[in-house]
Amino acid sequence: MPALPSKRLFFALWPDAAVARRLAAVAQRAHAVCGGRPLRREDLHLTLAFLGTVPGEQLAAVRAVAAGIECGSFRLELDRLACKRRQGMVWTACATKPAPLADLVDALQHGLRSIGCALEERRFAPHVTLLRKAQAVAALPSLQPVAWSVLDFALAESQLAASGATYTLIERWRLQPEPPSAAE
Ligand code: 2AM
Repeated sequence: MPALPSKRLFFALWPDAAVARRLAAVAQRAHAVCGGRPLRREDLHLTLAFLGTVPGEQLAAVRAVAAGIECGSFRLELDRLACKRRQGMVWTACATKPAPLADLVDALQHGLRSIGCALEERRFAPHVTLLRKAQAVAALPSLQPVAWSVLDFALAESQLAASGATYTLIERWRLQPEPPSAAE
């Protein structure tokens, strides 16, 4: 039987259309000041775990890890704009990392390592990349914070091309509903 094709995979939070529109507007404002290449609206995401190239035969096990996650939904406030001058990368991030986001990443990392995925050891720094190859990152525009109600997470494939990576969503999994707050 022919081998299943390998794929370059990552888990991410993928915004709904309204949040993606707001993030794209931030990217456009940053682009006007910093130049570079804004990510396409449909490509904007927050990576949870980058798996690298995964043999096709392992995809079912990766999906099973995701299906077994029992983490709750949460609210994310993207309220920081930052850059890496040397790479010309501009991104938005949250000043406070919500505990349910850290729990989700821990659960994914634990599950993925248990099936033999070699994940990077570097600390998880949640961010949404907005611009690549920006030339003038010295003065970033002010940021209108973007609130994001995170209800699910996704597995995506990254395909590398000369014009930049393109992403394809493979599957989404719902997070458990947030318990009603004490005030309600
Ligand atoms: P970045 O936006 O900060 O580059 C797909 O490549 C996604 O996985 C991107 O969001 C990218 O983050 C992230 N990622 C994390 N580690 C990566 C790695 N070693 N190589 C490529 N992308 C990585």
